[in-house]
Amino acid sequence: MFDSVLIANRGEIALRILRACRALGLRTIAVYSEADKDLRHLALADQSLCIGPARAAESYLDGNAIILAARLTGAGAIHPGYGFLSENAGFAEAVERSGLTFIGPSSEAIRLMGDKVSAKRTMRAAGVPCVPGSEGALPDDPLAIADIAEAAGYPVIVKAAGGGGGRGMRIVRDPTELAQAVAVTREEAARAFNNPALYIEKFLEAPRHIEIQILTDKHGNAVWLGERDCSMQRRHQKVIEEAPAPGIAREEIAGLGRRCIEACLSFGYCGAGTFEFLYEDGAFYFIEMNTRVQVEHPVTELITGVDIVREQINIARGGALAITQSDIRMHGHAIECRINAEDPFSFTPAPGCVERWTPPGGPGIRVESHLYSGYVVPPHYDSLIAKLLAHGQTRAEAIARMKGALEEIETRGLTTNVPLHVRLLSEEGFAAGSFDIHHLETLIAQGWLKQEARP
Ligand code: MV4
Repeated sequence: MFDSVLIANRGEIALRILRACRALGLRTIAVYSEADKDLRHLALADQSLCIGPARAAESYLDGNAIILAARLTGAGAIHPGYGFLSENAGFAEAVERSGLTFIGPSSEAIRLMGDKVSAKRTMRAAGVPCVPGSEGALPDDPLAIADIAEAAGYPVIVKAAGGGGGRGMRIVRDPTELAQAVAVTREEAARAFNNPALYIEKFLEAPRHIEIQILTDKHGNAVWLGERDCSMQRRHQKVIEEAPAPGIAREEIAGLGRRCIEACLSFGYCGAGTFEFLYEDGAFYFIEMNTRVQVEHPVTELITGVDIVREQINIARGGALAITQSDIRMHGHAIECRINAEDPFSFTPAPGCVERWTPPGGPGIRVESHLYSGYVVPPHYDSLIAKLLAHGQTRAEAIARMKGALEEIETRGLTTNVPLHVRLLSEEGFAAGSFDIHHLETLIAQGWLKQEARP
């Protein structure tokens, strides 16, 4: 059982992992790039080590450098956070082979879920509802492909088995365009993912993105922690997440949660994980499974009181889940606004110095951020600077508290998307809780931002 953790990430999630380690009494080792020597968690870690230049490919994505750093510092485990190497099965395998603990599922499980064709096959076999489409990867025969698309029903979407998160997919509305779409997507997939395998699904026109958080340990215990609605997004970047999902019956979620857990037990999944679903006309369709801790995990922490990162580490240490499904109660409503250092109208990154940082507070407010006054946001990485969360007994109360917090937050010197969040919280569709994955992009296309948001 390990008693020290190397944190292979940066920013707010590195700080979040450090806090969880400290609460468990574990020694922490921070690794950082040359652009990140002023990161908040470095000052709090027991030890820190520079692993390379600013370019992520030469630092946070350099698995060998990270494993070497773990060896040099005597770390017993590596927590990958989200992004970077968190879902890289090759890295997880190298960590396992080095005799270290990868804080996450087995490399085998990561590989199984990383290939979306094998992920879907696994889920379908376990009774998780999936989008209708091809059974497995597409054959080469164009006529056979045409039959599969016909059976799924147009419009269809061609997806790369190695893709995910919006990469490597193409919508096909007319049978005459199918062969070309398959050829182009296959070409891209071979290049981008080193895997030309494709699959076809019926294209759902206006679904919501609902995901289920699960935790499973090495002793066969498994719980589901409710859902999150992540439909408020732009170009596959989530902007606001919330739980519970407005307007979905509790029994529906409970049934789905139980299926997710059965699926986990069926293929020996161990750790924290998220099942992503599309939800349309009252039905759920599995699309992908995330095998990491997610940016939006605190939304679930607020409504369940479960410390997901602590559980994740405890599970990796071989500990048993401290909670059973009957212990879990969902309390109230939680919303997360992702605060980015970016232009709120053009969405272009706007790194720079935050001359003064004053986080908001008060009942039901939680801030996850690595910022401090004088910190310089480097231009090399994701522009997320803070996650602002509001919890309330009702959705209306959570929204009211979030509005107050957005008024309070001070990021002097930085350009942020706070004005976008202020606008969105009062937007008709959001306020009514009726929005799908296209809502924000449709608003933007209609000139909603320019009309009213500019000062
Ligand atoms: C879909 C879909 C509609 N129908 N699959 C995009 C990201 C990747 N995780 C899957 N994605 C989609 N798959 C079928 N069969 C629409 C999307 C999609 C989407 C999904 C979730 C959140 C935002 C999205 C934005 C555009 C498209």
